[in-house]
Amino acid sequence: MKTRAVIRPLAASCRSRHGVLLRGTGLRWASDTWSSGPPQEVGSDSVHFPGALKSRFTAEMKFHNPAEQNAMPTYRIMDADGKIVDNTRDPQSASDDEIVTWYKNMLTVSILDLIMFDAQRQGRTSFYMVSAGEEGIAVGSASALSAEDVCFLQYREQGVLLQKGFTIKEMMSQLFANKDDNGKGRNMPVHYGSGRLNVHTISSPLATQIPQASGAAYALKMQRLINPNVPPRIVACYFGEGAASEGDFHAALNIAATKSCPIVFVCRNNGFAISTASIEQYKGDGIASRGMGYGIDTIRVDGNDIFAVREVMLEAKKRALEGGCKPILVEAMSYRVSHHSTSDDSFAYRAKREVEEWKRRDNPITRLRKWMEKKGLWDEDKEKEARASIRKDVLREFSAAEKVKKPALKEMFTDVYEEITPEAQQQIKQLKELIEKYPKEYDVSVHEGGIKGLN
Ligand SMILES: Cc1ncc(C[n+]2csc(CCOP(=O)(O)OP(=O)(O)O)c2C)c(N)n1
Ligand SMILES: [Mg+2]
Repeated sequence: MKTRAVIRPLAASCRSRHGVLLRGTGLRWASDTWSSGPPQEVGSDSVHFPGALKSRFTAEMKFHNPAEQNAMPTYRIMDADGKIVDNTRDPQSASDDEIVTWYKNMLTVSILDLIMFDAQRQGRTSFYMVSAGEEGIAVGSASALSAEDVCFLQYREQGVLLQKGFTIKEMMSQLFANKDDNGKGRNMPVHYGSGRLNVHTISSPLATQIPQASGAAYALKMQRLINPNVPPRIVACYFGEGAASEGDFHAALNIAATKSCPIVFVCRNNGFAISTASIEQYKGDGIASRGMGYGIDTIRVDGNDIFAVREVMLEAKKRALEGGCKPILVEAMSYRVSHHSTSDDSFAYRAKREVEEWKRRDNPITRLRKWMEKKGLWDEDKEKEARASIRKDVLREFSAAEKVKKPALKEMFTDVYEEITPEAQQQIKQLKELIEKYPKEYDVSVHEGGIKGLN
């Protein structure tokens, strides 16, 4: 064995017996000795600085310019005509029936979107967000998840919910904030959540779900360390490229990497954060390049290719659970065909022609349809039948949910603390007095139990 000159750190006062990194020193307590990673070999051409273990010395002064690097390639299996680009690799990991189900789920998202967008315009709901162009990312990635896998969503992932088993009735109950809503009508529309399906409730402040997701993934890892009989599962965390500009994104990726959490980050890069085009959002190579910076296995995938998204997600999940677990970053490329939300008019900041071009040129739904038609799985009659039946289901649930009462007024005060506090009791009393004093101002008949719902 070679003799090694070991560099020892000076900061003895930083010692800890908890086996954790201390104050950013890169120093680790191990068996009563300090170690800053592999020791320095005499005469080596690289030095093992605690902060960069594999860096070689060089006499060439070179500033590394990211513009000189090739952009990370985009993985795809199926082209815009629904043709498999490498015909030795027909997607094998699903049955024809499953593929048809994905297609129908994508169609459902798009039909739901059309109906709910119009419903908002008619004043029947306050708000809605459309997923047009991103159905393949949501449905394809969720097709690789199990019911137990835990999801954190941003808001444009209705396809994940449907693929996981969220019903149209549950969606409508949330959108109309009625008493059947899992969230008891407390959130604005599209903020779905489901304990049954392990989908955390969507929250509006951008990127807050990302560190929460890393924390949840760490908890899943701990859970299995304590009880190895618990089946392995991952967290799938979705967000847009705009949300990746938030500090939360960076903190979440770093903690997931350093704590080796079983999480797959799925970034939907749809080219816009409301009116800010991605070209104005960042200078680097998309979001994928950031994964590399955090030491995370990363892949960029064509989000219009549902097969590629699914395969990537299956592999990502496998890798996330291997060995001591690790995070994975998937950047799924797409184009936000719709306006940002019902509160936005995107033609104020982008050309209608550009949008029409994308709609015509490439779309995850028509791409899969073309593939299914080539395989003899689908035709015009089946398309008409499926569209008519989905539309009927959506409209039935729509009118049913619209008629269901809103939650009882008291639900405004429940679930904050285990019991309603004396202060909140006081507020309930005051609210009751106010409603009774101004009955014309407060029509509480739409709420379950009317005024009695406060008791
Ligand atoms: C902290 C915070 N800042 C700003 C907003 C307003 N906002 C809502 S969505 C959005 C754009 C997000 O873009 P992206 O993450 O790319 O998702 P996309 O809408 O494209 O799906 C912004 C700025 C917010 N909700 N939260
Ligand atoms: Mg975006």
